[in-house]
This record gives sequence, structure tokens and C-alpha cells, in this order.
Amino acid sequence: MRTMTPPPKFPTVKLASGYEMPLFGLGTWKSEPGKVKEAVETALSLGYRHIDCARAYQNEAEVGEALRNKIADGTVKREDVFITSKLWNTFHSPELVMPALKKTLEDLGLDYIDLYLIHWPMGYKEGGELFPKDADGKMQFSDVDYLDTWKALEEGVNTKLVRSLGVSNFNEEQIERVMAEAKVPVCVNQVECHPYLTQKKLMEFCASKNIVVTAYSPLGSPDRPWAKPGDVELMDEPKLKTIAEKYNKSVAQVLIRYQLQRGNVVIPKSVTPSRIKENMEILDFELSADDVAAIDSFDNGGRFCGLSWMSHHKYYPFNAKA
Ligand code: NAP
Ligand code: SBI
Repeated sequence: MRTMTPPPKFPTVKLASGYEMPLFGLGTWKSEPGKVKEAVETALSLGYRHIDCARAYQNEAEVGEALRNKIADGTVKREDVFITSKLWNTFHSPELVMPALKKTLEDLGLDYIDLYLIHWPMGYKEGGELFPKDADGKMQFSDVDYLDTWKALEEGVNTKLVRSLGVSNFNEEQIERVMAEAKVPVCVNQVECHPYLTQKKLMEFCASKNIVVTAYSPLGSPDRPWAKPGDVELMDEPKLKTIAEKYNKSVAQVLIRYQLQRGNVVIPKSVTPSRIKENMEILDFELSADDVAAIDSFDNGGRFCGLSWMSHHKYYPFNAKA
């Protein structure tokens, strides 16, 4: 009789809500319609059990199709998969929050989401495009307070449409402000995190508040839309290549393993089946403490997703020292 290798069991972390979250998942930003379905199906077949989604990625319906297919063919059960989505910046007004959540649930074909995040503290002009611009091409903002957005989101938990709530791209001060009034715990802060931006201080702050950090753009987001020829690319870092050779692993695998060893959730994106497989092969080696310290020392505050063109927004998170 043919025996099948069971998929690897990724470690999980217990959130302040009491639910378990897998430390490893698949990112889906920039995963084009036409490719994302196959990517999610491949990932689930290989053993991924956590998918990171968002309304802004404009591909949730296709992610939902993949989820439905893999549940229907018996690969996974709904309760074995952890699905994150995010409330986009044009839906911060309290009356828009539940309709936005319900649209994401409908697109994903789910009756609950495991984790729902406020994508950014900054609101954008509501009622139209996801990236509203004026006639001169200037972004149009709203000044809705993210605290009011949070209070409206708590209804999602009370009605069991969401299991856990969190934030993304929030600084310490913004998290403190939410926590001071929140009735539902802030479980996660999803932020950019890699060797050029290790987030040591924010990680310590989050740990002190029982908030789990999810590291986004862990490979340096080489497919970010604003990348220019000649930009520094994280995966080309020679010192990372030397470390990777030592372990007989790829630079991507070292970058993913680095986050796991720091206790962060990590969500590399790929639509390439061979890379989707490569990125999960990170449980069979351990970086030495010296190598982790060496990687920590590459921090230069560099952001690939700084959105500096929004830095005049009232709630832009990256001006503060924290
Ligand atoms: P990333 O995961 O750092 O990098 C993705 C890029 O790396 C893609 O071009 C991918 O190519 C390539 N890649 C993947 N595996 C590779 C490998 N083994 N070897 C070489 N190249 C590889 O970038 P990201 O998409 O910015 O971040 C990951 C996820 O975090 C996002 O997809 C999204 O879910 C989340 N995120 C959230 C926020 C937020 O504001 N909350 C912001 C950014 C990202 P292919 O796909 O062509 O294989
Ligand atoms: C988008 F859908 C469009 C632009 C964009 O830029 C910043 C980074 C971001 C985001 O807000 N969340 C992501 O995963 N990527 C994004 C998403």
C-alpha cells in the first residue's frame, strides 16, 4: 500500500482571544487574479494552514474559490485553516465597517474570519475608489478616528463573524490609545519586519501587551509596485547569502526561519509553486544565536512599504519615534 507523507505541522501561538494562530502563512498581496487560486490551492495541498488576505488586494473572491475547492476535495476542513483579512482605509467610518466585513466574508465564502485587522490607522475618502485621488492625482484622506473604527469592529466579534481582532501598521502610541478603550483584546499587530527593519522595540512593546507581531514583507517585497532598478534588494544581501550557504538553505528560507525563531508570525507571498514549497521547508534547521545576532545587526531602519507620500496624514504611523 502507498503511504503518504503527512504535511508538516507548523507551530502556533495562542492569541489574547484564546484562539491559536499558525506562525507561518501565505501572503496574497500582488497575487494576480488568474494565479492566486492555484497558489492558494498549492499551498493548502502542501500543508499551509494560514492565508493572509485583504479587501485591498482585490483577489479575495479567487482566494475564496481556492478555499472552497480544497475544503470540497477533503484536503482541509474549515476549522483547520486560519484566515486573516483586513478592513481597508476607505471603510473606517463606523457605519461602513460591518458592510465591509460582510463583503469580505461573502468574497471568501466564509461564515467567519479568524482574524480581522484595521489595515492602516489612516482613513481615506469614503464611498468610491480604494485609492481615491483628486483631479491632480493627489490622495484624498478622511480624518475618521481609528478608535471609532475599532469600536465598530468589536461588533464583528460580538456577532461571531470574526474570532480575533487586531491592527496593522500601528505604532505604540496608536495601540495604547486603542487598548485604553477596547472591550475586545488587540491580538495582533501586522507590520513590516525583516533584517533591515527588525522592529526590536515594537516587538518588545507588543510582547509586553500580549500582542502577537506578524512580519509582513519578510523577503523585502521585491515585487512591490514602486521598486526601481538599482534599489537595494534584501534577498541580494551578500551577508545573508553567506549565512544561507552555511545551512544549505536559500536566503528566503533563512529570512523566514529568522522570524519564526524570534517568535513572530511570518507570511511570505509567492505564486510560484516551487517557491511556495521552498518557503515552507523551514522546520528542519535552526539558526545559531550568533547568526540571529548577525542578522539583527543589519537593521538600518529601511522600509519597503513606508508609504512616505502619506506622511502628512494625521494618523500616519511612521513619523513617531516609537
Ligand atoms: P514578500 O513576501 O517579502 O516577497 C514576495 C516576493 O518574493 C514575490 O516577488 C515573490 O515572487 C518572491 N519570492 C517568494 N518566495 C521566494 C523565494 N523562495 N525565492 C525568491 N523569491 C521569492 O513581500 P510582500 O508580498 O510584500 O509581503 C508578504 C505578505 O505580507 C503580502 O503578500 C501580504 O499578504 C502581507 N503584507 C501586508 C501589508 C500590510 O500593510 N498589512 C503590507 C505588505 C504586505 P513570486 O510570487 O513571483 O514567486
Ligand atoms: C495594495 F493593495 C495596494 C498598495 C499597497 O501599498 C502599501 C502596501 C500594501 C498594503 O497596504 N497592504 C499590503 O499588503 N500591501 C498595498 C496594498
